Amino acid sequence: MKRIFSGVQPSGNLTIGNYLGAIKQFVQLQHEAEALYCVVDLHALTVPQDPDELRKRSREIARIYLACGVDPQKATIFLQSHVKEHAELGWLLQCATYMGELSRMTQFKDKSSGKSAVHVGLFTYPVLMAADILLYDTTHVPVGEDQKQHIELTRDIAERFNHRYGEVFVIPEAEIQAFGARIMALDDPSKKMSKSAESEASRIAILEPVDVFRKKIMRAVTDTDNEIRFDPERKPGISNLLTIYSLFADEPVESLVERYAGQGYGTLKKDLVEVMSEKLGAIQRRYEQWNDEAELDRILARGAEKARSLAEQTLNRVKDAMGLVRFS
Ligand code: ATP
Ligand code: LTN
Repeated sequence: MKRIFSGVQPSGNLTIGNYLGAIKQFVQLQHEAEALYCVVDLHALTVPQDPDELRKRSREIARIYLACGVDPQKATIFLQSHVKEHAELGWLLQCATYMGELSRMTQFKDKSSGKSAVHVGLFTYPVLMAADILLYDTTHVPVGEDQKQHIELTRDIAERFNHRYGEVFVIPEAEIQAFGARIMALDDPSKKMSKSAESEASRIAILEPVDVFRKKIMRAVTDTDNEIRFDPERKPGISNLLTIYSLFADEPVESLVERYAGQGYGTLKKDLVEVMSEKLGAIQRRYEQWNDEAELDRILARGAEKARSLAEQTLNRVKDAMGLVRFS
C-alpha cells in the first residue's frame, strides 16, 4: 500500500521553490494514496525563532497547504509538535544513528558554516526527519532535490534497524520530480532559492503581490547573449526562468523555447509575470478565504488525532523491538 508523508518548516515565507518543488506534488499525490502533510514546527526550532512569529507561521503554512489545493477530506494536515511520538521516536533513533553519518549531511555543513553558536538540534535534525517519515510506514516522500541526502539517511537508519531488531520499519523512497526539483535563486542562479536566505531579491513568496515580484523577475540575473535556450549548465539564469514558466503554465520547455526564439529575455520575463500573477493570484484568493482560524484549528486537531493513532502503533513496535517495558 502506498503511503505519502512530507513536511515543510515554518521558518520563513514559503517561496515558489517550495510550491513547485514540493507542495504542487502534495496536491497531485493526495489523489493516489493516503497522504499526511505535516508542518514541521519542531524542525524550525533548530535555528532561533521568535515565538509569536513561529506560532503565526505554523498556522500560515497549514493555510497555504489548503490554499494550494491540499484537501483536508483527502489528506491529513497537522502540526508536528501535536504528535509527541515524533520527538519520542526521534530520541530512540538517535541511539541508532552514528555521529559520522550526521557529519556528512551537506545541509548541516551549509547551515552551520561561519556560525559561532550552533545548537545540537541542527546537527541531529535529520534523525527527527527520519522519525517523521518512519512513524507512518511511509512508502513515498515528495520533496525537492535538497532533501535527497536526508531520505537516503532515513533509509540507512531503517535498514540497519530492521537488520538488528527485525522487520519494524517500512523502507521509504524519495519522490523527486525529474524537472523543477531545484528552483534557483533569482539574483544568483548558482544557489537554491530558499525561504530563509538573506537576500529578498533571491526569492518570490507564494503570497507576494504581483507588484513586488514583477521587479524581481524583470531584474532576475541572466547572461548577456540574449538567446533563449534551455541549458542549465551554461545558461543557468534563463534556464531557471524557463523552468519556472514551464511549471506554472503547464507547458513543456521545448515549446516555450520555440515560441520565444529570437525574442530576447524581456518579452519572456514579462509574459512569465502574467502567468505567475494568474496562478499565484488564485492561490492568494483561496488563502484569503481560509481566514477562519477556529476552522483551521479544527482541521489541525483532527489531523493530529488521525496521525497520532497511526504513530502510536509504530512507536509501540519500536519500543517492543528495542526492549522497553510496556504494560499491556
Ligand atoms: P530553509 O531556507 O528554511 O531551509 P527551504 O526554502 O529550503 O527552507 P524547506 O522547508 O526546507 O524550505 O523545504 C520544504 C520543501 O520544499 C522541501 O521538500 C524542499 O526540498 C522543497 N524546496 C525548498 N526549496 C526548493 C527549491 N528551491 N526548489 C525546489 N524545491 C525546494
Ligand atoms: N527537512 C525538510 C523538512 C522535513 C521533511 C520531513 C520533509 C522535516 N521532516 C519529513 C519530508 C519528510 C526540509 O528542511 N525541507
